Amino acid sequence: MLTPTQRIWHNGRFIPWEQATIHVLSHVVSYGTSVFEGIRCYATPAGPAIFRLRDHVRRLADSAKIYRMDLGYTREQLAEAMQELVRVNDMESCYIRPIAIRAYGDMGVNPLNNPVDVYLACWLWGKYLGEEALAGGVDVCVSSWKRIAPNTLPALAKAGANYMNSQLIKMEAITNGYAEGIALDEAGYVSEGSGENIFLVRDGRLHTPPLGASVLPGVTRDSVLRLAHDLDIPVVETIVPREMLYIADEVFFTGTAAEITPIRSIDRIPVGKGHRGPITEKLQKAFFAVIDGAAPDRYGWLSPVHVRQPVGVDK
Ligand code: PPE
Repeated sequence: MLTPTQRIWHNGRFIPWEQATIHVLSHVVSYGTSVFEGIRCYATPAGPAIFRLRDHVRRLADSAKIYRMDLGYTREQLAEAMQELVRVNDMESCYIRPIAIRAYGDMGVNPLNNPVDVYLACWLWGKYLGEEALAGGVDVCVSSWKRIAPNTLPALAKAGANYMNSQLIKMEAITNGYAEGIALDEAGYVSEGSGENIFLVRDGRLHTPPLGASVLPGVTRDSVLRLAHDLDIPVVETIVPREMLYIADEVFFTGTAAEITPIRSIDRIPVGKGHRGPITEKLQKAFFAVIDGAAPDRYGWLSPVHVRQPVGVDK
């Protein structure tokens, strides 16, 4: 269960964790009106550093724009507040959850009269799909639930309401003894997990569904695409038929919470040799070297929280 930290940032000031409560008739409760992010802050030799802060803040701003929400803070202000949040709570590493909600005011579907409240919280979050998952891999299924269809709920926005679909996928998987479910898109092609993007390897080439396949534009997905490019692993963003999952040499999930998690079976069919494959391992090594601070941060992915410098998000 969630262990509280000390303070949560609310509309520009820090309040005690216990006081970060809302009214039951807040618009978000009935209608799911929220946009949010999930960001990791890692312990590095240079102290705690937030991974790809400007990219997460940008996606938050994009999600808010799609839903006509005025966040009321610049991207630079939000990025600085998140660094302050980690300092105030004295965290070495943590998971950060910025969330903007349509709050209390009016009732009815129309959200436009309700104020937008912004909260930034953080807590300790361990391995998303279990301790063993990163090395051993997870057993997953293809979900009977489809991912949200284009032009229904926008998949590029990270909105609270999207996660009702994710919950159906996740509950079905867990109930049937799997760690996670893979959803297909409206056309029947592979989309993503309930909270992760997906990659597969076939004949040494990396495949991942394109943004048009109802996927969240994952920051970890983007990181893996860049690392693969640097490691000379060929990559294609292309539609993926379901059966390609069964004949792939390697399959893995990516996400802030899941990081890079190998998949060892899908619908009880072993993936490749049934354990983590060499390309997955190579990408994990390259990824963890950056976030551990063992390799140079050549892309500027880490924002150390004890160094006061502009994150450069508003450029
Ligand atoms: N798809 C979905 C649907 C998704 O929720 C996530 C993140 C991703 C892909 C990967 O995106 P990124 O984190 O930018 O690489 N899921 C977040 C929420 C997890 C949760 O249970 O809450 C996360 O990983 O933080």
